[in-house]
Order: sequence, then structure tokens, then C-alpha cells
Amino acid sequence: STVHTTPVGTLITVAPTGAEHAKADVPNLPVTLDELVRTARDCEAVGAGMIHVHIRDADTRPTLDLGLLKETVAALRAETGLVVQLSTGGAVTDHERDRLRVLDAMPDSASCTMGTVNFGDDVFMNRWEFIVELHERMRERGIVPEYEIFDLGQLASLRRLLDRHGPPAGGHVHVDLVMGVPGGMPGDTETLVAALRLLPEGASFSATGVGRTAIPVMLAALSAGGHLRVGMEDTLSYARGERVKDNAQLVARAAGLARIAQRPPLPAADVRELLGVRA
Ligand code: KMH
Ligand code: ZN
Repeated sequence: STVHTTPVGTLITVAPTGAEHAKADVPNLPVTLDELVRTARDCEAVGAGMIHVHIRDADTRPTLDLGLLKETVAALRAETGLVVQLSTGGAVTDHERDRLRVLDAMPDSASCTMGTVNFGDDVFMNRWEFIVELHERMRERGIVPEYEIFDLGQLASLRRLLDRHGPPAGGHVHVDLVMGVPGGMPGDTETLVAALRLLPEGASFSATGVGRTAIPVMLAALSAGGHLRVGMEDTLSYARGERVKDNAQLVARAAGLARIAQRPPLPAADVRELLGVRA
């Protein structure tokens, strides 16, 4: 049976932007490179160790433009110590070739979603062969994957991937449970506990709850020895009737809860060690 040891600290990942919210509806969403870098610095100052990045074009629309992605990776490396994770999920409308090309920006880490899932009224497509290609290309380049899990069957797919294609770059398996997406697994304690049973041996995990599942998922993850992802990609409401002020507000709350749990936020150097990201 799988033994999960409780880590001494908490990795807090900030996912500041995402591909779903429109700047017109959410004016405080960071969409320019300047806004993103400022957000990253503010979040690092209050406890973030990694940033999960989606970028926008000059019209504030989601883009996978390689030049902009490279510029973004360089700026985040220059201005912060955060582990830089690029999304290969993109937006539900993005094509596989564009999502694979994200890896050419050579981030420290990249997301790799472990299956197709209904995503609100849309479908987030992740064919098996595409997943294998992401996994292999990341290994060739030494980019550490974060396996994104939207539903429990995707953990079985992860075990199948590792059995058939071997361990990822860095040798360590890290999983992020994205809970509460309409069409995916619910964001509650019972489901999180069920997910733990299916984690590959030795894997670490973080969890994030979309929308109003943010707080229950955060508390469940902390109590189960997991790490945290927070940010405006997933949550725009801070409390009932109160909008999120900025990403740092969400990171600060997560950091406070992690300290109460006696597992304070891990600084970026420790996050690199945990995930097997090259220094
Ligand atoms: N925007 C979603 C369709 C990821 O970043 O890898 C997918 C997503 C997952 O956000
Ligand atoms: Zn994302």
C-alpha cells in the first residue's frame, strides 16, 4: 500500500491568470507582462514558491505565442526566484501542435493534463498519444511535469503512463488535483481522500478547488499532507459576497493556513529540491 509521509513545508503555487476569464469582466486580472511580473513578486513575498503561467496577447486574449512565452520565462526568472511552470493546457480552443510548442520556451516545469474532461460547457481535449508526447518531450528537455488531474480516472492513466513510459524528468512525480470543475471531480474532502489512494507511490500532490470549493479543498489538502495551488485562474471570490482583491491576497491566506498547520510555505530553493527542478 502507498505510504504518504507528511512534508515539513508547503509548496504554494500561484495560478494568477488562466485562460478563461475576460479582462473586461475581471479588471484586476494580470494580463500584461508587467502585471504578471508584479503579481509574481508580490506573491513570492507572501509565500509562493511556484507560478503556473498562462499569458495573454496585446488584446488581453489567451495566447501560446512562443516569443511572448520566452520573454515571460526570462522576465520571471530575472525578477523572481519562483519556479516557472508554463501551462500546456492553454485554452480549450488551442491545438495540440501549439500546446506542444510551449515546451520550446524551456520553462522549469510544465503542466500535463492526464485526460479529456468536460470543462463547463466545453471539452478540454487530452488524447492519450498527446499526453505521451508531452511526457516524452519534457523528459528529453529536462522540464519537470506537473500532472494535472481533473477526474479520478486520470490518476489511473498517470500510473499507466509511468508504467509504460518511465519516470519524468527529475525522477519525482508531482500531481495537482484540480477539483470542482463542472464536468470533473467535485471539490470536497471525500473526493480528495479517494484521490490519495490512487496517487503513484512516492508522488507529492497539490490541490486547488475551483470557485467556491477553494477553501474546503485547501483545508482538506493541508490536513492530508498536500501542497496548495491558489490564484485567480481558479477563484475570483475571496469570501461570500467578496471579490478577490489580487493574487497575493489568496497566497497570503494559503500561507497563513499552512503556518497554522505547522507546515510553513517552502521557499523556492526547497521547491526546486522537492520537484527535482534543476537549479
Ligand atoms: N485552461 C484549461 C482548459 C493547464 O493549465 O494545464 C486548462 C488548464 C490546465 O488550465
Ligand atoms: Zn492552467
